[in-house]
Amino acid sequence: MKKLLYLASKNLGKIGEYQKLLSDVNCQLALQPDSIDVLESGETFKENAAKKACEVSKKLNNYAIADDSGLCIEALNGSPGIYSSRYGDNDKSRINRVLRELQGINNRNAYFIANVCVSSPEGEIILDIEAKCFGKILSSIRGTNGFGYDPIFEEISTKLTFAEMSNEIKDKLSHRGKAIAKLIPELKKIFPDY
Ligand code: ITT
Repeated sequence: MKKLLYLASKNLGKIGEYQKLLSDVNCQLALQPDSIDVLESGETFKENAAKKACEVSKKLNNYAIADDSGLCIEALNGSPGIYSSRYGDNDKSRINRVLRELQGINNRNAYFIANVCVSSPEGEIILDIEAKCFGKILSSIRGTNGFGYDPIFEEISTKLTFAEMSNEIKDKLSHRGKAIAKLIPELKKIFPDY
């Protein structure tokens, strides 16, 4: 029987991406039960990712994977940063807030960052990786795919927003996709193919 790996996330956009990104790993991906709520009280992406993975692992006595991710905008001194999911009540209001704050500002440089942590059933962090994806913030939305800030983030090499990309291309270029690609060889050691 396959070992379980709990995905410590309640974000449906992320969950969809993880299901594809981890499809090559010989584990049974399970969703964090609704009853578990982890407070993101850390001051860094890493602290929050570790906290989410650890608490879910300890409660369920199983491996867990979590990321804390966000959008860091140069002209806003790195905001929304670790507050990306709390920058408004929903994706639309978060996007509108960013566009408002950048009105009249020429420097549109930004990056997405993901810190991904895997914890053991005992709640010890055994893997931890960070990756970034660079781009620019547009002045209005473009594209309909994805989630979160995808429609206003234009990736640097393709000049497409994440919301204009197919899932396959976003998975190759995104912060989360790059972080998971680096983790796969390590995950394969924990969840071997035989
Ligand atoms: P979980 O903690 O349950 O995983 P969350 O949405 O609270 O869900 P984070 O604390 O990591 O997750 O916040 C990340 C936010 O950054 C997320 O809500 C989006 O607004 C944004 N974000 C992260 N990755 C993104 C991506 O690939 N595309 C668009 N927005 C993204």
